[in-house]
Amino acid sequence: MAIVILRNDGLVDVWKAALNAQAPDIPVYGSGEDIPRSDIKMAAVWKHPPGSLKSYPNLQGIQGLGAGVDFIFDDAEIRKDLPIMRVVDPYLASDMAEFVLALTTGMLKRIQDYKYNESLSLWKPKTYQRFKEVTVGIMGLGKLGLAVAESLKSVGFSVVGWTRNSVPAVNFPVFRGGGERINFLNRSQVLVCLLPLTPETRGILNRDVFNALPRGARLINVARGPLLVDGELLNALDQGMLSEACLDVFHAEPLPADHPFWKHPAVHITPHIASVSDPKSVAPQIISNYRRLLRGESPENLVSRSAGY
Ligand code: OXD
Repeated sequence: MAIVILRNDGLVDVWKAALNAQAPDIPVYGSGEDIPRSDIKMAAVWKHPPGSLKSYPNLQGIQGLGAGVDFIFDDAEIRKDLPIMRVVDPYLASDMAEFVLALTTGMLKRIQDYKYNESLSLWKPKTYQRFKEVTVGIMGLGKLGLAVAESLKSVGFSVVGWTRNSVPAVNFPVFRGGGERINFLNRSQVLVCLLPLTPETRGILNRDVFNALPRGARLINVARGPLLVDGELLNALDQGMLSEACLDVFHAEPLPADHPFWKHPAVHITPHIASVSDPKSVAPQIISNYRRLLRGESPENLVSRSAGY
């Protein structure tokens, strides 16, 4: 009985070492090794090749190695009876909170603009905003969204949230569902997207949303690239509806060299690095889920197949 790690990014060995350190008794294999396929009970995956899970006949569960599991649902060949688990980890939430705080404060103090001007040897002071004058709207109030809200509030921003679900009591205004979305957007001078990617949310960051934001608003997308309609963002920036955007995630990653985002002065690009699963921190929950599966118990951090996250 064993675990297989399938990743697209060359980090199999780091994950294998973390799982081995946590549970030396459990055999862990990586793609590329001679894998005893019928022994594999759990696949731990990050953007695995679609269809590749079919070759493990005794699989009992699929453990996503990140917070988002959209890439698992993109694999049309996964068995419908298998539980899917995602990562819930305090570092994922706190790293995301720190990153969004850095992007938000950087934009309001014009740091990214000065970096761009530096490349032009251009000395040009600009206006800036104080935190207490700015309302940040957070789309998606899961564990990451709530951590982001807390950190922004702690330094003086006003925060509003939007969700399709119910949330625990929070100390900022929350708008719910399609009916309240416009009111939420009208208040959001900075819009932070932390929604999961599902068929309902694909393309949600579009012209209608940009239109409803205060003129000159800023966008931060740290969730998934296909939530955004790229061309409509470029139009919104060029027409002054939005003043700038920080993008960490893209339809295709790495972002292709000829994508217009690279050259646009109001688009600030980071390479899907806002918050990355830390193998050492995450290994205990993977091993615990593996042992639960073997004992026939329900694993933790189960994903809802109907909701898609
Ligand atoms: C994740 C990510 O989903 O890194 O964890 O994008």
